[in-house]
Amino acid sequence: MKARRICVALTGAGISAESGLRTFRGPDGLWEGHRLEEVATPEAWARDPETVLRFYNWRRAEVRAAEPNAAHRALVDLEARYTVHIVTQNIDDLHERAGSRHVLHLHGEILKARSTRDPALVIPLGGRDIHLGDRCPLGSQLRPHVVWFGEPVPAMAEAAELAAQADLFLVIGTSLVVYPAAGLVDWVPARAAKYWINPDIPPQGRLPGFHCIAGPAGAALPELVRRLLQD
Ligand code: BV8
Repeated sequence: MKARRICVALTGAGISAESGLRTFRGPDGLWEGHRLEEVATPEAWARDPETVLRFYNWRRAEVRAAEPNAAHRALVDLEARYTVHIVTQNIDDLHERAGSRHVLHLHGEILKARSTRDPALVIPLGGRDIHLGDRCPLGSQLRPHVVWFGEPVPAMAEAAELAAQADLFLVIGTSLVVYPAAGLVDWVPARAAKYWINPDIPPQGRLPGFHCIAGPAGAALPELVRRLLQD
């Protein structure tokens, strides 16, 4: 029995754009006049935890109101022929709600909270939000289970191991400006088939060996998956 081929998909905010969730660096990358990066930092948390909690409660409401789109669903369809590992920079749960079973969140998950005393103590929020005074079982303030700028990315080693095994590597809806996540492309073996889907593809030199498909993921990805399933 031939081993199933492995597909690794690196996704960013762009794959959730057509679900109505804003991207970081597009024209909609602002919240109450703040750039999103200004609020997603330990410094903002130390300075004004209430504003940071309000920011994530607001984004969590948007995530709960959003639905997976055709791009998320296309990655599930691909599981007919590939073992598909999603490595996402996104903190929403749209890949899981679309039905993807192997999802690695490099930057955390907005629907979970974690202890500020023990980062291993992660608590699913269910339908709740996080407010000042909400405490973990150890008595410390709860924070979003999210990797802020300047914080390490613990899942990076696992993600690199997956990328190194890819027969098919997809980069979908990311500006590739955030490291170490963007560096994942360096772990992909030369033999892998590589595709990059984004409405605005910078000069191809940035990702040698990638087929670049300029377009919205909601249209371009189902079309690519249809072709890949025909091969
Ligand atoms: C770390 C969770 C060290 C929070 C996020 C200077 C140079 C280089 C690097 C640095 C630097 N200064 C600092 C750094 C490091 C920094 C970094 O990379 N900064 C960038 C901004 C320069 N990285 C870090 O801080 C990381 N940690 O380095 O730690 C360390 C090590 C050991 C010990 C201590 C410390 C941590 C980074 C994680 C930050 N957290 N998210 C939250 O979400 O609230 S990152 C954030 O950006 C989101 O996760 C987001 O996913 C991610 C990446 O952005 P994109 O997903 O690419 O989104 P973007 O808006 O940029 O692009 C969207 C794309 O979609 C666009 O291309 C657009 O055209 C496209 N699009 C739009 N519509 C569609 C579409 N595509 C398809 N279809 C559509 N319809």
